Amino acid sequence: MTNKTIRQQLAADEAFLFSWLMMPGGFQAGAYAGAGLDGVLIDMQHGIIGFRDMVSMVEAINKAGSKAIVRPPLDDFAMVSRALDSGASGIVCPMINSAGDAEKLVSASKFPPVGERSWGAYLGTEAMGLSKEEYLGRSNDISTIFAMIETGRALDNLDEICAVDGIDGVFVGPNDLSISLTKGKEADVNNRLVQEALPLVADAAARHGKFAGIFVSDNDDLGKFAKMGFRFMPVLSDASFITDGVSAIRSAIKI
Ligand code: 3PY
Ligand code: MG
Repeated sequence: MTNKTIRQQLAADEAFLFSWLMMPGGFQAGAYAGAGLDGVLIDMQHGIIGFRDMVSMVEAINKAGSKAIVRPPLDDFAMVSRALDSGASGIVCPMINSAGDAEKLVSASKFPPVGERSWGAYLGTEAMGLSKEEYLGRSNDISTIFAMIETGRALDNLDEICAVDGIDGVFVGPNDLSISLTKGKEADVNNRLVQEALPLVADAAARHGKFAGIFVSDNDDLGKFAKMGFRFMPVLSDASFITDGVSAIRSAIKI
């Protein structure tokens, strides 16, 4: 773990690796936060995590000295502001398909003059040990905002999305990208169309001075994605940590 912000770590071209939580609970979020990765993502889109769960998880992650990242539910830009208000340092927002979607995301996540985020970071100021003025002055830099690229339409609009001021990075959702590109036939990161698209996303991000991230479902892919230019990546989810951990423990027990 490091005291650098997500942005500082990525700007130094270091990988930012995090766990991906779909199950609620401050207790488990705090345990993941203390486990040595760079951050913890709270998945409100496909996980079973509600607003109050998210707030207590963000609090536990911050208390452990780590970085909380929130994926809000689909089309829920209000939840983007609420997550940042609660003390989240990063947002990974699903299905950003156009510059217009990206502008809505920035509007909810950055204070003027970049966006139109409204004041209410009472928990965020406390979690980050900042005064109201300090938080207001620094939040646009601290909060690192990723637009998820996960449809053919987003690929068509990639340059326009990357060009939106206030979008700090793009983050590939390979399952949905595969579903979109194969017209519903496959959800597979190894699909040829997805594999061809990945370097295009990383290159577009680099061209626009933005960060590149990608969802990872097989840790063996981390090195390959890093070579393409992706730096912001999860290393599997709570469900797989539990399954893998329990089965490793079971096979080590010789009775
Ligand atoms: C995707 O692969 O589409 C994701 O959103 C990862 O959760
Ligand atoms: Mg997705």
